[in-house]
Amino acid sequence: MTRLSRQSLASLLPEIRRPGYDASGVSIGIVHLGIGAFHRAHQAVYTDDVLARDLSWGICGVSLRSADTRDALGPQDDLYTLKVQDGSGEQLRVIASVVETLVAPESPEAVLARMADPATRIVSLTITEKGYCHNPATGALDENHPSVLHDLQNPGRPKSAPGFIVEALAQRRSANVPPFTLLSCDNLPSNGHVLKRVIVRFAQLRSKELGDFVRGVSAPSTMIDRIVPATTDADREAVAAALGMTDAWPVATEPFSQWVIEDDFPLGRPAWDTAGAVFVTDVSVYENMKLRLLNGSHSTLAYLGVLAGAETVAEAMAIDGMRDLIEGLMRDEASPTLPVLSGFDLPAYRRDLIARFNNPALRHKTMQIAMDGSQKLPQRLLNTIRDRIAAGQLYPAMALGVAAWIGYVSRRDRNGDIIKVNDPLAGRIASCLQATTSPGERVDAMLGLSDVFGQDLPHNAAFRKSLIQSLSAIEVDGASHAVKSHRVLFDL
Ligand code: CS2
Repeated sequence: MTRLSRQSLASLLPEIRRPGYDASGVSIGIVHLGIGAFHRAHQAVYTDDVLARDLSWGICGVSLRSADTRDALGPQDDLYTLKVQDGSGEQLRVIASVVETLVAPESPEAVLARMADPATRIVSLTITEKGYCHNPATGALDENHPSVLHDLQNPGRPKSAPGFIVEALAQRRSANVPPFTLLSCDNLPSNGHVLKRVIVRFAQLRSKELGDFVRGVSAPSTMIDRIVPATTDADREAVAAALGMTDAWPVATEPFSQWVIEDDFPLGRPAWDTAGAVFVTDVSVYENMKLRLLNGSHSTLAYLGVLAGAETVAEAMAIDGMRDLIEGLMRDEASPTLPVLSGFDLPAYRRDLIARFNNPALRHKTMQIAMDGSQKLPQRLLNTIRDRIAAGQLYPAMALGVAAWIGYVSRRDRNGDIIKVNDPLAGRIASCLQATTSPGERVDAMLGLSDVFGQDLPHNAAFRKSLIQSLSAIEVDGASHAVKSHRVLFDL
């Protein structure tokens, strides 16, 4: 079978949507760190929508770790297929906004050269929470992070995103090139501020002058939203059958897509607004709404789902009592902690979320969402719980979600050893849990992780009790039963 490429584009079946511009005329204006499926289903699509207006905003996609994406997309001129699907069917579209893919560990100099190039006006990121090398509870740079230590010693061959950004800015400064705009597209509250804080500190550790320069960089915050499960072989086969040609790495996603961005781009930006992005002066309300409702529910669904044997989010939603639990988490626990957004229909937003979680076509794996819990829980559940505590209110569904995380990371293999999960704190989590013999001991061991729970929550007796009660219910009767009976679990 033919492979998707610029040359084969002409022979695509007519019903497949294709770029409305000549891909060979596109030049690079954006370097994107973390060219995974999420970026390719979100920012790259908004960019593809508007490239015809200005061909100078093409994307150079950088992988900070593996060569997989470059190896898959390189031979097909970086073209790939977007498959948008729900219960009513699917639509395919070929995206051409990515025009170069680089692998940072193979060629850090090439990545730095691209970032330092005056034509690069935006450096955007989807590097996941852990890529920020920060303390998730405080948001400050983790100055003992192995990659940070490495990058301070080897500025010309960095490994971490902060290391690349600061070195590229240092090169721009020496060459008298103004700094690019930094655009964090990760699921962190005030993601621009978090990024800025991390890189300013990193730069200060290199020199005071560089710190001052980096302080002047613009880093607007964004709220990004689209559910993008990892691509499966079944997706590849379905795409090949529909295209009549192979695509080594298509991306499957849902119809819903949202992007809210603070409009602070000193060197300009693509006309993403004409593709549906919304520009605002302060994105934090949108971010917290999305993190607390969507992602807080997602993590709760993921941990309870894995423990109850549900492979996908839609299967987890089908567990008896789960819909009620998730609706309660969003409506009764998270929503009252959010400021009112005038003109915004919050109940409709919650209803849409339930429908999105129920999308039967996506097969979004609970195990995918379950990873990196130590980096996700603070902004998804724990900050909401803090607000509830401060207001003297209860948080039964969220306590069950946090307890399910503890249940998930406490699972043991046949030899009785804690199974290491996919999480940067996995080693610490496994060693603190190994000798525990009861839900109470497990909760106390986990509360000792101040990077996750901060200094306040571990000392809150009611919070601790709620976790022990919830985890006991999960361990004694099973996660499905705990979901079904969650309303009576929490007695303070
Ligand atoms: C998910 C998110 O994997 C996860 O942790 O909760 O990636 C989620 O699908 C996106 O934030 C949706 O916009």
